Amino acid sequence: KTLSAQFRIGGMTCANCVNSVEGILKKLPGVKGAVVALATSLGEVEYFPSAISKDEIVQAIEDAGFEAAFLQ
Ligand code: 9UX
Repeated sequence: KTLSAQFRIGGMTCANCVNSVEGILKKLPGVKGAVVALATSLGEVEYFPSAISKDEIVQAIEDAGFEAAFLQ
């Protein structure tokens, strides 16, 4: 069973950033899908909570040089 969660992301300044963040997320074990919007600085990730935590998702984004925080 998957959950979806929205996050706010900082540090994205061009469309390539969007592609890298989405690519990083989609490659994480436990992440089923991810979309990120440059205009709103918001993203949504669908993940298996049995396989990956929000903290691990945030860490992966920050390791790539961006900032991330889940909305709730
Ligand atoms: Mo665009 Mo993002 O040149 O880190 S890829 S700024």
